[in-house]
Amino acid sequence: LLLWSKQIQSIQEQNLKLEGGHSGCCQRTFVLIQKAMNWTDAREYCRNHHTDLAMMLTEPEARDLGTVKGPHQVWIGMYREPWRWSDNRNSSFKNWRDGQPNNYLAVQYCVSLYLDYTWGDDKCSTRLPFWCQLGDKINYFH
Ligand SMILES: [Ca+2]
Repeated sequence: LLLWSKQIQSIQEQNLKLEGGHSGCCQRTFVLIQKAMNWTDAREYCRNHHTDLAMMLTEPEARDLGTVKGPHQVWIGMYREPWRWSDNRNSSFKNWRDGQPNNYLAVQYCVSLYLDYTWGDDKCSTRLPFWCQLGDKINYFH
């Protein structure tokens, strides 16, 4: 059973918060940062101000983020190789656009989310707005 609830909590000048949780996990808040940065800087921003780049573990989460009428294309917390979430978490859920990932010109190692909630691989140095998430921090032992 997938437990999902969302509520647009507040729309500020730069942030839009979407409350979400997924089965077996804690409450998470997704925050849209409407400021263009490359993927690495976006991740650092999210880690400094929130928890990490947004990590969508289920299809409903991806869909809900995608339906927010935000920028056309935003960074999310997935990269490779192999494909994994920003905090190293693995996830069987992927939501690629048709023809993606294509690693165009062999430089596309980071993942962006489009308005239709599908994903594409893109060059990490591209500057895009991005989704952060707050909460659901897990500890890894390497
Ligand atoms: Ca691509």
